[in-house]
Amino acid sequence: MIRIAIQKSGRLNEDSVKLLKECGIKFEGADRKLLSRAENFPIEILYLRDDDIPQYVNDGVADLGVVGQNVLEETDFNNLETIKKLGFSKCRLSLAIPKDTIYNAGNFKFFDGKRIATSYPKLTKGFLESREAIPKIEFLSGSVEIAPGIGLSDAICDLVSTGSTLVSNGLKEVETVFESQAVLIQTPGKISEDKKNIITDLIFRIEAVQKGKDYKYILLNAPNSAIETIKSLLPGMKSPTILPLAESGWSSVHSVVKENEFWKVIDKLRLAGAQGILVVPIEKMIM
Ligand code: PRT
Ligand code: ZN
Repeated sequence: MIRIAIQKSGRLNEDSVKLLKECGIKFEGADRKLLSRAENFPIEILYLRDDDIPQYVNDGVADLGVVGQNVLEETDFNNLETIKKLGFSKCRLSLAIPKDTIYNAGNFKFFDGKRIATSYPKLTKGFLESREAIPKIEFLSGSVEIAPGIGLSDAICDLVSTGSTLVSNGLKEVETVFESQAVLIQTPGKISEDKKNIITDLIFRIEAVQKGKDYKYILLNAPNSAIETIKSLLPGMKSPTILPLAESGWSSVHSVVKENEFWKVIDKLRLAGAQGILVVPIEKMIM
């Protein structure tokens, strides 16, 4: 049995739970429990505050953890191994200043001696000091965006996703310090062979889910005379499957295609004569 630590509630929780469920693992949510055991896979899910996850994984209380790179990099647990980028909870840690302050991009000297409010002192200092600016860090554990407005700081360094929090607090984003997403981390401690096999199985499933998300199953109908052109347009993994339709002179073309590449050729496919195009999600893909 392995144990994985995920966030109990908050921005990471839903996608972490969804990922495990998409891997076919059945378990109860965090509503009442701190620890829940999966019904059909040798794994226990430990629900924690995200800030505590690196510590628990570092100490081996959990073998794996799902956490934002922003939280991970702010800790001093240098031996924690990132075994998979998970592609969700994407955000960036950015420097922001009052919107009317003049700032030229790349002029990091601007921040020298400035008071910067942040929950990420290590990342903020590391970024600026390597660019020859020594800031005065004002540590705040939350509501960082209000600091300049109340005279507590000259700038902030905080997480941004849409940017609307900055705008509504009269701030503008001027430099990106760190790009973040959720990652799967592994304990630096010794892991038994049995546990290693379970972790390998879990990663195999995660990769199948991730690949499935990148690709779509495409079905379309076309006159036989158009099939060669359509085959050359479809950026599929292998050559497409071509099946005759009941209506003579027509065929159905099936292929697995990267979604973003598919949208680039959609107009050309239609011009070539493709009709009744279906784009179907793939739940899991094993190559
Ligand atoms: O209770 P617990 O300690 O577990 O949760 P928390 O309150 O510390 O964290 P939570 O749930 O807010 O965020 C968890 C993780 O989600 C973060 O560590 C990031 O990795 C990731 N994440 C992704 C974000 C955001 N996007 C985000 N936008 N975390 C915080 N924000 C905040 C930001 O701090 C700012 O206040 O959202 C605001 C900005 O959002 P926009 O859309 O207005 O730019
Ligand atoms: Zn937190």
